[in-house]
Amino acid sequence: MPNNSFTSRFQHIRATHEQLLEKSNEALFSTNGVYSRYKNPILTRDHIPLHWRFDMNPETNPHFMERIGFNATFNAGAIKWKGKYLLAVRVEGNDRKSFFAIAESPNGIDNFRFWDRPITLPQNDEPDTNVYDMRLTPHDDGYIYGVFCTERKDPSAPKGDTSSAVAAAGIARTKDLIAWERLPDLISTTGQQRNVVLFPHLIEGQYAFYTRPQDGFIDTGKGGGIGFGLSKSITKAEVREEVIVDAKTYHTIYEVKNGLGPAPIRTENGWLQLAHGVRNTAAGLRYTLYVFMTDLEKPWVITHKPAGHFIAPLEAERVGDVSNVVFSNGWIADDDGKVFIYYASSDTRMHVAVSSLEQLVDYCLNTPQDDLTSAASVERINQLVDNNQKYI
Ligand code: M1P
Repeated sequence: MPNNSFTSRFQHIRATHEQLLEKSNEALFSTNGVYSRYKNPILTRDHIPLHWRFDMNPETNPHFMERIGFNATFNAGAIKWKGKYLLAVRVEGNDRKSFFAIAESPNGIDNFRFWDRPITLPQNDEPDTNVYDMRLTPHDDGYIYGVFCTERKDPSAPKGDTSSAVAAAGIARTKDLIAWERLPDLISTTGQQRNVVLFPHLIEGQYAFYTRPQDGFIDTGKGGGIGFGLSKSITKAEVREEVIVDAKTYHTIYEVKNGLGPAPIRTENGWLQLAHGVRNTAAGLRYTLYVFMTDLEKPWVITHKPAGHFIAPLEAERVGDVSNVVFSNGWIADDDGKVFIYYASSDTRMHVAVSSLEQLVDYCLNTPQDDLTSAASVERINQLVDNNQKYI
């Protein structure tokens, strides 16, 4: 017979969990008019299924204690699949290991529930120590690809250095988001790779990747920004040449480094792109999101680039395991033109902001670009003030 402690704790925890999962979300008024944030985070570590955490057998767990703890749910890839809004979430355990798990919502803004089990990712000859930040790309070849960062200890790290790692782009593909086929990691000649994204179409008969070459594990060093390259094969992906799409640039929000977010969204005006930019501050690195547009035929060529950040960490978003960070690797363009932008705050929890193709295109086409000096910024403001004279 279960004792009181087991029964009352089980009932209480299950009821609280269910309440959280069923909580409805609410759009907040948007002063900038470009997107609306939502009141509640859409996924937190408290959303993790109870059967991943607790031994539910009263004989072996009489105090109903948690056996496996989870630390964070963040940096999720996104896809609309059979009418549902799915996130391939980076779930991080208390043991610091990240893995992927699908969470599903009926409407894209609330009621996200994890599927029964996390994704079992097949291993290659050299096993991953840690995997994270999956970008989902439904490709013309019929597969849904998940491109993610795979991290392993740096074999050339000096003795005693137990934190240096090597980052590469892992590739897996699926047709149902349950069974995954693992392919060899992307080979690139420009050092380590993180934030790699597969483009949904072949270009010149080849698979196309946005890349982010970097010299070291954290520092991008000479790695010049968001890159782009072609690979003849996806089962032995290799990018021999990378052009820089968007270079890291002095005194911008992507001064230290940047990286593409999700696969781009096609519009009549060009490809909408979402990326993160990193700058340095006295309080450490600050990660914000920015948006730009690339040419329809040449998706590696920027045509429009609004100045500054699109989403920056705000209020409670500013604090977490890695504070002052917003990061996105998933968005969904719905049939009615709505765009769900999924972003994580401070490497801790997931949020949604909702915009539309029309608003995002307008934002790209009509927001002034960064002309890189204070004087140029003032000139832009004065132009707007001049144009507004008859309305004020
Ligand atoms: O901690 C902030 C982010 O840092 C990394 O991003 P980047 O490679 O651009 O520095 C990633 O580890 C990412 O997961 C994390 O959110």
